[in-house]
Amino acid sequence: MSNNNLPEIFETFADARKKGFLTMKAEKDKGRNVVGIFCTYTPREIIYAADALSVSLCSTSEETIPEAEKRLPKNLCPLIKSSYGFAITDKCPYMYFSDLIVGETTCDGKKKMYELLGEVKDTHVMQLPHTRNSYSFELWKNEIKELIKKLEEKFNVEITEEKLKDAIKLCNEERNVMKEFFSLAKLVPSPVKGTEMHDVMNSSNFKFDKKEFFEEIRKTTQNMKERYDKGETPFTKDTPRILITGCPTGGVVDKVIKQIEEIGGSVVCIENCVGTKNFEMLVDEENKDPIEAIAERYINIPCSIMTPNDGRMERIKQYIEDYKVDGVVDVTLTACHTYAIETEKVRRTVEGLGKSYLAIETNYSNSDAPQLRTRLEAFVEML
Ligand code: BJ8
Repeated sequence: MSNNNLPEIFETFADARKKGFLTMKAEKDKGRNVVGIFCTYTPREIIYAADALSVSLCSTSEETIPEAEKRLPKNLCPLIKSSYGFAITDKCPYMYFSDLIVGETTCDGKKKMYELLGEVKDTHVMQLPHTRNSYSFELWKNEIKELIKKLEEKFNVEITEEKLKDAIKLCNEERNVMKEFFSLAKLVPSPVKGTEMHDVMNSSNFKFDKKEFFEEIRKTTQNMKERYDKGETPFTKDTPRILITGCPTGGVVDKVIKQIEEIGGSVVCIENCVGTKNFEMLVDEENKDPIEAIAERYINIPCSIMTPNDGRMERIKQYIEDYKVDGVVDVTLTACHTYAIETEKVRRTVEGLGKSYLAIETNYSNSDAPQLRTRLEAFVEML
């Protein structure tokens, strides 16, 4: 693989969602079971231990929102409306192939939407506690056991301790491979664009041959390092370095990350569920019972639906240092109350370190793209 191929390589990651469904169809034809998921809290290890495929369901396009709004309130987060819209219009091939959907009681909007989703697809909802203490941990551990029971019954399989341990190893390997990839952007100047990182991280949801995917990522990381060593980077050492945080950016990547880079910024870190949040923290492979270890890793994910959620602030501080960040853009999707309220704490954290902070609220429509561009331009110029 030579450096000249890099744009094409990134295209294959960008196309992963479109192409993945052919692989999925082939797997379905062979009798493989599929579990559709929506959230980073879904313990994928359990799905793999049931020998099923896990796939992120479509939720990033405004195309299906008008249909969803016939049943859901208009002033609801676009991610929830889009997800439900895809389910009722049959426009998401992954939803179509899913034998079961697993959701969690994260925000109010999602958990209530799952009730309606259950009318069109078999939907198993895990009761996710919103705080971390010994009682909530026991509850969450039980929810993981309930998920095991559900998958065993649904797919007529046995989820053994050995299968769980293998699945833990596989998911940890993915986390390590991805971490090495996104750590590339710690280099100055970063050899990788934010949009490219976004595509690669997002593609992990649609690459079903995991070992092959890990190899692709390792090669890409290696190539990017060579690109950096030769001084071939899309940025200069003076390009302002930006961290993205907040709600998942799958539906707003062009308006936010692409626009930032078009106007002269370098997105070096994406601290959300499309980005690093999905890959940080390993499940303990050595010292704990697998269910205990899985429960522990997942309950510690620092999403704004948790209270308190100080882990997110600590992580942002660490990233600002590690990625030499100049400014933080905090993205809230319209009507996402938990992330909207948390912007205050994020602002204090970022400004406390003497860095610049910008909060934006947006949805999946393109109508505010020019206005956002003006605000992002002013922000990047100031850095
Ligand atoms: S772990 S960020 S994927 S809950 S944006 S639907 S919170 S109203 S997506 Fe999320 Fe899991 Fe957390 Fe990640 Fe609700 Fe907010 Fe909409 Fe959200």
